[in-house]
Amino acid sequence: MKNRIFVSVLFVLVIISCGKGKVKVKDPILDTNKVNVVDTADTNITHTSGTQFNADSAYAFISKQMSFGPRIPNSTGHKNCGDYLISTFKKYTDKVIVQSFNATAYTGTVLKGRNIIARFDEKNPNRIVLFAHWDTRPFADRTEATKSQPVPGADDGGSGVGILLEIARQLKASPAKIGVDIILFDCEDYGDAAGRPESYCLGSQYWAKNPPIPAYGPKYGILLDMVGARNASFLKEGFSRQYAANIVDKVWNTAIGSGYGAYFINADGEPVTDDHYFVNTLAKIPTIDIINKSSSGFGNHWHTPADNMDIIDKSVLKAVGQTLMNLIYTEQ
Ligand code: AHN
Ligand code: ZN
Repeated sequence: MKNRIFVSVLFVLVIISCGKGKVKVKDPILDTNKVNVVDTADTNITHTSGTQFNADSAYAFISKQMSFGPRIPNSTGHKNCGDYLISTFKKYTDKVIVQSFNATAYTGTVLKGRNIIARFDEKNPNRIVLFAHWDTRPFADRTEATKSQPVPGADDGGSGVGILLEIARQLKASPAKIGVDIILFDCEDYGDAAGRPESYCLGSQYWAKNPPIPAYGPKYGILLDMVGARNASFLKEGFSRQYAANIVDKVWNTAIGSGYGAYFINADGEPVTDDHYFVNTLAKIPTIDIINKSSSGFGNHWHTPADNMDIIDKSVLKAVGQTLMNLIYTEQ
């Protein structure tokens, strides 16, 4: 009996001590490789170890993108943010590919685009690929009153990129067994809301038709689109189920098993013509989309001026980022 009590007390002590890995530090440093953090602001920073996704860091990567202003193709903010994304990736891997292209938008405007690619363990034939789009929509045309204003794009564009920059930082610190590519598509959101869905996703269509990596054959792909807003719901999107049903199940099972069932809902969602549609149909890589869309749509902030930092929730970033980390570091 005494022994049992001793074992129980020991067990409780071990559990308590496991929670003590986190140390709160005030640190104004912008993006260093040594510190787990990247914030310009005077924030409370949580240092964690191992393969723990750092949502503070992902959040800071979103703020940093927002600091350039809207990332509308052909604008200065777009150019500067693209340069920042390239130089940030170069800190985490020496294999960065920039695919520059021109794409004609439905308006007739020729957009100067760049798809930005970071490769980890590029010689490893066993690999996966992660995608997001880094441009933002030029018009907040969800409502008539705001259609001449730009979309700030904290969630729509910024959130997926923020999570993937944090994953890049983690991959440098703790290399994975599998190879990982991160591809940031440009010119996703310059499409015609009342027109053809192919008027969107110009960067991914260009990439799929002009493969920058010869004989490219990752096992599967995961697209992140609008993965940072409070109360997000990730349903099993239609084209993901059609083209990569087993990957959908694997990702949702991982998320729910990791405790993120509040966001990853085990229910079918409508198809969305997003970048993964072209990765599936043109590049033929089975690819899913993690996208915040419920029966009531993409959320009230979507394609409005309210898509700013106020709607970003670190718990949502953590749910998506940690799910990806759990996949990446268990994938053989
Ligand atoms: C369409 O509305 C055709 N596609 C939505 C894809 C999208 C827009 N993702 C972000 N913004
Ligand atoms: Zn959009």
